[in-house]
Amino acid sequence: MDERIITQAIIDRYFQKLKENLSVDVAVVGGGPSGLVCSYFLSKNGYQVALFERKLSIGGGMWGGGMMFNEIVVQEEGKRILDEFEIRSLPYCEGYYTADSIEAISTLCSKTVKAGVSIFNLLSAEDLIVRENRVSGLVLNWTAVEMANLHVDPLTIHSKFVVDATGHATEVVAILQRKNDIRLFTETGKIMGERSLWAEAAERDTLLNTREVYPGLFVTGMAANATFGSYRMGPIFGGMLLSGEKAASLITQELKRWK
Ligand code: 48F
Repeated sequence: MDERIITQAIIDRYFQKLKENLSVDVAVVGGGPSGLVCSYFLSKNGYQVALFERKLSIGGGMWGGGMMFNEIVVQEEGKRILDEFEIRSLPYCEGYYTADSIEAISTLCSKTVKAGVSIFNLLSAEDLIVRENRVSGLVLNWTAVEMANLHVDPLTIHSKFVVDATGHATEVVAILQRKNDIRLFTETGKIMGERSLWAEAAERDTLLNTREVYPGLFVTGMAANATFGSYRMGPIFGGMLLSGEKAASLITQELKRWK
């Protein structure tokens, strides 16, 4: 074996992948359950999707189930998405199913990659491209640069739509709000903030809140509730899965009209 070829192969393939994703239909920030499901359905609908995840591992808050008990709960409506991904679930009592969180997230990840989504881990969205009152891309840097607080300029990618799937922190919307004199499509025009845990209301609201929050920028998953001022839900994941599906469907409608 020649180490020079191994090195060359990795560099060539990575840069090929990166270059192919400098201009995409949809850029998704965050590789938790909602971001993965959203990317999967968009890719299945024929669109080019790149997903950027800050951490080494994809999966966000799903790996740990509830309080590190690695099981998740999904309600009747969410089970349809588990079935779509062929994730096994067990009925627990009427309307409640459980799934192994390791099987759930590893399968979501695997099927999303196989559907054609390019996933880039270890990259953080640190800013947005905003042109003519519309979000039209991401400003990215290595997580290692962010962690070390190094003074290194970022690089950019362009996209027709951006999805904030960053969970509780709703980071992309927060950056947009902080850096630009804009009004979001929320009641107050600002991020309304996450409220205390209420599973029933939170699961219902996650779907309602999955929508465009500023031209070109959609929110999905926990970021949707944090943006529009609803509750957190704890380790029930149907809302996350259904929210990803809804975001993909809304963006698909927009992309069909795209000139
Ligand atoms: O938190 P996360 O799993 O978001 P989600 O899809 O699901 C929420 C649930 O896990 C759980 C819950 C529901 O039961 O309340 O918390 O809404 O995944 C968010 C991902 O986004 C990444 C972060 O590392 C995590 O993996 N992330 C956050 N900010 C950035 C980012 C950023 N600026 N750039 C890149 N990735």
